[in-house]
Amino acid sequence: MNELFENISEKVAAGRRISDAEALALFESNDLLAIGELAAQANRRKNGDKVYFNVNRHINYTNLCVNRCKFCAFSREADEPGVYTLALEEIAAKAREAAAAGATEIHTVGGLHPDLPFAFYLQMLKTIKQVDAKLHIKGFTAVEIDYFSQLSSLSIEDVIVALKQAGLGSLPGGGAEILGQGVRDKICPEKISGARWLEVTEKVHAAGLRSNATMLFGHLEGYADRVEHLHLLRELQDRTGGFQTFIPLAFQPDNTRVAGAKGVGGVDALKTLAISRLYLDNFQHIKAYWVMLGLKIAQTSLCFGVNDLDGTVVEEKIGHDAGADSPQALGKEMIVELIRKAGRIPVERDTLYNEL
Ligand code: V47
Ligand code: SF4
Repeated sequence: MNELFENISEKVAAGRRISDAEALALFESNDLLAIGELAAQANRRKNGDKVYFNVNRHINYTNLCVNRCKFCAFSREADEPGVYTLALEEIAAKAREAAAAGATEIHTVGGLHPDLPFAFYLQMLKTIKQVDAKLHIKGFTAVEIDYFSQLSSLSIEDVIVALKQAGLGSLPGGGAEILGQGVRDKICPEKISGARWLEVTEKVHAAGLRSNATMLFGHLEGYADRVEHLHLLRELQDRTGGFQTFIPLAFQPDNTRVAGAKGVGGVDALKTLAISRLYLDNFQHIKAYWVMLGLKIAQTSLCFGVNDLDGTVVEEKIGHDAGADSPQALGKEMIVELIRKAGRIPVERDTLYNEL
């Protein structure tokens, strides 16, 4: 074993932190199996053999968006074919279907609609809660929270209070993309800055809501950008402890406007998941989002430090509009089988990781 791996192995065994330089050296290494074994050890220490999943449903209420990020194949202009906005009754019908299928979570995000008032989003939360008060709503990212603040002229703090009162339970991890501004200016120039994403997220955590963090990888960013992104998340997590899960999202290139980006291979996906586990020592969970990774890599990643496979999803648009070739939905039995066949223990959880 070379010195890099020896040092990291000692750190993992002692529960010590790896440095930015070590994370970068791991990204530059081609020894995927050695990286994976270290990450698997780190995960075993934290989570044993358990692999979590949940029964959930995504609801994307609108794809009309004023931002038009270059990596996004989901969003539309007002006059473009395929543009849609769901009525509250349609949202209620989807929530009813989800509740009847045993879902414990509604994951709801959407475009930044130019005309809908803040009151619409509050009513949407209340509508879902009226369908079934037990449904946990994981909704809106820091990007939407910032937009609602502009729409309503309320402070970020007041927006969060209003959303909480209307039924919001936690936030998903989207909108983080790559937090470093150089890359952000190229792939999503209209989106809030990385610094603002972190600032809003800190306020979300201060208000007592948990959230996730993502990283969109495999487009224009280099390894140093990924390490900087992980660094900023680890630092914020040291301050708030409010993140539940880290989710690296493999870029899907179809129908997008990121010049030259070809998508993510299996080696890069597994390496990125494993290094995330090793670097983010203050995150309990690393999630393989099977929609973007495909089922085979998502299952294989369970040997590379991953301990969460997301959920049943049911109706996915963001990845599939960009060419993801995974299924639209997974049955609970299928997720359980993927986990069992990797020799691990499937555990159904709710959004806040209570075991069901
Ligand atoms: O922020 C957009 C990404 C995110 C593409 O918190 C793309 O549990 C790949 O955040 N290729 C939204 N990714 C999805 C998201 C998420 C998903 C599942 C679980 C959780 C969670 C969060 O999707 C966006 C953006 O980073 N995205 N376009 C694309 N072409
Ligand atoms: Fe809009 Fe989100 Fe797509 Fe960006 S990623 S264009 S903010 S829907």
